Amino acid sequence: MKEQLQSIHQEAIEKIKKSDSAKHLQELKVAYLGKKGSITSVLRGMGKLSKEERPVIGDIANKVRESITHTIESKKDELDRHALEKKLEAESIDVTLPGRPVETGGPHLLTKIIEEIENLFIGMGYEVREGPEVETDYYNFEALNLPKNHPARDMQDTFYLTPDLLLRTHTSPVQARTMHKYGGQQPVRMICPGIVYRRDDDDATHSHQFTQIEGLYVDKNVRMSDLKGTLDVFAKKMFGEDREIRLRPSFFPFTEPSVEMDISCKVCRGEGCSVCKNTGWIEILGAGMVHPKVLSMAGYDPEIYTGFAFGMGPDRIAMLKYGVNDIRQFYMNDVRFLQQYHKA
Ligand code: FA5
Repeated sequence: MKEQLQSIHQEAIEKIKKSDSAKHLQELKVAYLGKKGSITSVLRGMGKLSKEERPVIGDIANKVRESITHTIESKKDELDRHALEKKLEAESIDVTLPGRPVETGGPHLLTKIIEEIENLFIGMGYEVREGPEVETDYYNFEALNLPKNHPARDMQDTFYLTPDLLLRTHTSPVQARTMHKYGGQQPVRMICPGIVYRRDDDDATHSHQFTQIEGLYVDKNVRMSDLKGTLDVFAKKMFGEDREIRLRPSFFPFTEPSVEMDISCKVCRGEGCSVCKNTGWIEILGAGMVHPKVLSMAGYDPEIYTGFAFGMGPDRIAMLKYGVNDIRQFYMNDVRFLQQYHKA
């Protein structure tokens, strides 16, 4: 019996050492140590042994059991460790591989231009205000001295939503709103950037949706020379000392007198091209002294208060500053175009 147990022991240890999976180890465990395993079946013959032999064989059997159990456990540990090593090897990260670049966005060129203009005027003491894009007929037209059926309404072909509601055609309603809010009681110095809409046919310099920035300065003793000086500072800061500007007499129902300011075309440097429609000049803003009627409709006494207002198109300013030859580029969302200006 002793020999039987020793040979089972030797055979078991050899098989365990050669085993290559946890499943196989479990099968060996059952085969040698289980209820129906080889050791148990040998021990069934214990009854035939003498009283003296029994504890000796029992002791050997226990030692064989312990040894097999221990060998199975260490083999299992070894297999587990091996499996973990293999897994780590398969999942290892090569830190020397080049990283994938992270795509970053940036502000739209128009947003940048608007911020630049805002900062310029904030530096001159202006506050920034906003107004609704869906506007009433009153603020878009009537409060600006454009009563119903006034022929000058045609200057800005309008998208109407209802007979009284429209998509604002300019940012001037915000000057009317601001003056009405202050009710003639205090000076105003504000600019208002925003999107405006017109039923214009799209071409290189016209879009049916574009941006404007409105400016308004109302106080006692505001004069035309203040307007000229302000626009001059603006133009020089924005385009550089070498760019030329010109003021042309013009007409707006809400200003008297009115002017339009042009700046020399940067694309062709005055020679004529499709951007400036071969004139060498590009119109960038309209301006003038606030009409007495507009002041009094908002509660300001035109005998005491005077003011100037201007409205410019940042789209055209951006075109000039960066040599963009088609306004539609701003609205086509072509990343190749937009990316060029991320660091501009
Ligand atoms: C006005 O809209 C007046 N509200 C400006 C103003 C304000 C005058 C205060 C006096 C006092 P005008 O229609 O000219 O004016 O437009 C102003 C600017 O918007 C133009 O100089 C031009 O730069 C820009 N603009 C006009 N129409 C378009 C268009 N379809 N696409 C792109 N820019 C345009």
